[in-house]
Amino acid sequence: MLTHSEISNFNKYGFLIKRMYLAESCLDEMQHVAVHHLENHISPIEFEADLKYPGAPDSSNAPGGKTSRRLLQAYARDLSFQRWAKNHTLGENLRQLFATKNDLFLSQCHHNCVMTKAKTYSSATLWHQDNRYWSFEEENLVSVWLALGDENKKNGCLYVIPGSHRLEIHPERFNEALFLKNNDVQNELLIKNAEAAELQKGDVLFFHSRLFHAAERNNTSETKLSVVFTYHESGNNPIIGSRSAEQPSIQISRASKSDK
Ligand SMILES: O=C(O)CCC(=O)C(=O)O
Repeated sequence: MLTHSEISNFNKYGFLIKRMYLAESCLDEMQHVAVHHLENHISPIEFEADLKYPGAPDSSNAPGGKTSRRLLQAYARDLSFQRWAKNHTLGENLRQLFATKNDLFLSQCHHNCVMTKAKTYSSATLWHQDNRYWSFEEENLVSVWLALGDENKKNGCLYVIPGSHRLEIHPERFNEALFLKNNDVQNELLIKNAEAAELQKGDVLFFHSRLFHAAERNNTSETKLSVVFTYHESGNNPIIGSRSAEQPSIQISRASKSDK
C-alpha cells in the first residue's frame, strides 16, 4: 500500500514514482511481446510520421517513415499486458490515489499502448496535459507509465512540472494543437520548474491527467519501451459520443462489499 506521504505528494505534485514495482519476469514477458509485435508490424501502430512531432520523419516514404511511436491497443494485444493492467497491487494503489472505494476502469481509448521511442527517428513531445483531447465528466484520470527498460535524459524520459495539474492556464498560452506555446514568458517560467522523471526498468510513474509533461527524442542506439495505461473511477464517465467513449472501459478493480 502507498504511505500517507506518497499519497499527499501525489496530490501536491501530480505524480509519484514507485521503484521496482513489478517482477523482472513480468517485465521481460511484456518486453518480449512488444519487440515481437514491433518486428512483425502488428497493427494498430501509430507511426512517428503520422504525428510529425519535432524530429519525426516527414512522411511514411521518408527514411525512417515506418518508425513506430506507439503500439496501440496494448490491453487487447496480449495476456501479459492484461495481467499488468489488472494487477491487484496496482488497483489498490490507484484506489488510494483516487481516494475512492468505487470501482476503477481502464480506458481503452487513451494511452493503452506501448510507447516505443526508437533510435534515430523518434520525436520530441512538447509540453501538454493529456486531458486536452480527452472527454470525461471530470478531468481526473491517472496514467500509469511502466518502464520496461531504463529511461533517462539521453533516451527521452518524460519531464514533468510538479504541481502543474492544479494550475489554470489561460487559453492564449497554448498553440492550436494545445501544446504550451514557445516564446511565451510565462510558459518559459513555468517550464523552468520541470524535473526529469528518470526511471529504471520496473519503476512506475503515476501521473495525473492534468499534469504538464513533455519528452525529448531518444539519442541512444536502443529503442525505449514503456507500457502506459490510463484509469478512471466509475463515477467519472467518458462523454457519450466523444472519442473517449469509442470503446468501453474495462473494469479492473472491484471494491469488495466490506469496503462499500
Ligand atoms: O514519450 C513521449 O514522447 C511523451 C509521450 C506523451 O507525453 C504522451 O503520449 O502523452
